[in-house]
Amino acid sequence: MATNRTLTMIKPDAVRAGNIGNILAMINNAGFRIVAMKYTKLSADKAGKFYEVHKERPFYGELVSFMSSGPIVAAILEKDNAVADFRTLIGATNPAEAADGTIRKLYATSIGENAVHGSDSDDNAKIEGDFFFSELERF
Ligand code: 3AN
Repeated sequence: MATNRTLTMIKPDAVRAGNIGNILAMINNAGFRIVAMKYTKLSADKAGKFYEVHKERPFYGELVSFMSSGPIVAAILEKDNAVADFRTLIGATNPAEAADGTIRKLYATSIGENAVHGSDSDDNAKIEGDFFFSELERF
């Protein structure tokens, strides 16, 4: 069953580059509604937990250190077919392979520092939304 919600993070590289506004505008223009949003910073411990599925991957240490290197914007987004449509909007993990007009094509600099996160499944969208937000923080 397709859910209508996904979880995004605007990552530390995009925040440092001053692209929060540009990325939120693209999200709005693509028809996503913001259900919940916060400006926060992950500790290394929390970043490690968020990316636990990648624990055995060679880039895990680098990923955790990058994701805890500065503030991020986390948000739950709502739209029909949210998970798949948001993955299309952000583009491929590697910005060199991302389609023209996608967020990563425009704002990501490398496969590791790729500007935005988007949940990869309905199950993970729920887990990741619960990681950041209580019910009282959703509108
Ligand atoms: P996506 O974010 O497109 O779902 P995943 O789930 O394969 O991609 O990877 C999660 C995150 O791990 C990526 N957003 C990226 O920051 C980092 N990552 C993935 N592959 C690499 C890699 N080969 N080298 C460094 N970092 C990587």
